[in-house]
Amino acid sequence: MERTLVILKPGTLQRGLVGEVISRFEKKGLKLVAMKMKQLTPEILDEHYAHLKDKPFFPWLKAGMMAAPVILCCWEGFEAVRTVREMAGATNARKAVPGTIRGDYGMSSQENIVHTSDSPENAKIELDRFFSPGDYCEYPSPLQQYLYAPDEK
Ligand code: IDP
Ligand code: MG
Repeated sequence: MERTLVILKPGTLQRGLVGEVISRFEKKGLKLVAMKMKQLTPEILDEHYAHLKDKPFFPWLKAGMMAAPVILCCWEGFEAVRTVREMAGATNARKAVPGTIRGDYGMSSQENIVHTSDSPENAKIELDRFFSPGDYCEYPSPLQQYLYAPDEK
């Protein structure tokens, strides 16, 4: 099954939205397989947001991501990367469609509630950046037959 990284950003923690956001992924039927709280550093953010290092907003993005701890989660499911990304909605939360996480809880391009991996390849790289093999928990999924048909993948 596919795995994807979700980071609940500092504003999500400060605004008391951690439970709301995690609850959406739970209710969707995704499986939480790893989770931790962490204060991010300039070094890890330079790596994580390397594709944005030349953007004028990069210093503010980094400061925003270090303003408080983040919650790192790994969610598992068939096509989890695409599904989670669509649940997050457009980067600019003001333009994100209502019903998406950013569309329902945000007003900003920067302070947009969650980070979600954008491809299966990047999900692997990002999960390795924040989690070690021992961070993942294996446990039974007794509702599997109610979440998926036997031939789904
Ligand atoms: P994504 O989070 O939707 O994948 P990316 O383009 O990868 O979007 O940008 C990473 C993060 O950088 C965004 O989630 C947001 O916090 C911030 N960001 C992106 N574009 C802007 C912008 O135009 N102004 C301010 N912050 C931005
Ligand atoms: Mg991105």
